[in-house]
Amino acid sequence: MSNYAIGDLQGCYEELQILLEKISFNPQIDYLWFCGDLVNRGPDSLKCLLFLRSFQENCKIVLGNHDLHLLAVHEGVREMTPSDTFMDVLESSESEALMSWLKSLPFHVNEIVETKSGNFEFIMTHAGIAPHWSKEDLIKNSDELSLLLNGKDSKKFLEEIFGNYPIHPSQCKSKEDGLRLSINYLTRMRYLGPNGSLDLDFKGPIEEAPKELIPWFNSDLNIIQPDRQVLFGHWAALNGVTNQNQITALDTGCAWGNKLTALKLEDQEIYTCDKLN
Ligand SMILES: [Mn+2]
Repeated sequence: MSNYAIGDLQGCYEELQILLEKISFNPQIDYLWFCGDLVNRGPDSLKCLLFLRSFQENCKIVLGNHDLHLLAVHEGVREMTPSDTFMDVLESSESEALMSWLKSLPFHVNEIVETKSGNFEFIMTHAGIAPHWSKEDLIKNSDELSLLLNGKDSKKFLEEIFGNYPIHPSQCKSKEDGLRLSINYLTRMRYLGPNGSLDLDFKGPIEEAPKELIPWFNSDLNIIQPDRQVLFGHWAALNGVTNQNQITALDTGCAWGNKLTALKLEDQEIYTCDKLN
């Protein structure tokens, strides 16, 4: 049995099939972890969702910002943009069922895996983990979001979670502010500014970042403990490099012309498939 953590899929169905051949994926015994952003930008969002749902027992998947955007467009609370490529999902006869399934996916996964160097705990989210959050904080916030997303007021929830503010817990004036901040930590974070405040404006490379901004994974993270590894996607420009032993970036920008990456958790071996033409 092996566990493979796979980067942002974003509709790259053909590349996923090639990658699964490369790792000799065996649905009888292997598990696939997906760090979110299953859809959008790439060509085959619908095929990706149908494929993953068809063997969901083998998959551990977290939601990303593009998945939430799709849910919001489907609910009619957000507009499609010209660069969105998930019309195939919206037009599918399966769309209602697929949206229900998407909503049921969590914002974090955490599991103990028996690796070559002993038991390790792996924690995966789409973008990252708030610097002040413990594991208990992560679980509490993530589970609260999932409950609301799957509740009877899920449309209202989707109306409230988009936006760049607040950028720090001290600025939260309402429950909705807190939910929006949690969602942004989990699905959109890249850089943190002074006092650990979120900066969702700057998206450029680290070497060009204003000096008051640091990548979230370079801050002093409460979540980091011995025998624990954090996995995330979302940030294709990192190309898999964080220079942090216990924090691994999985998104290598397949939808942007680069490649799809799978990390075998047991031995940290990396497998890739280049973007097809
Ligand atoms: Mn993303």
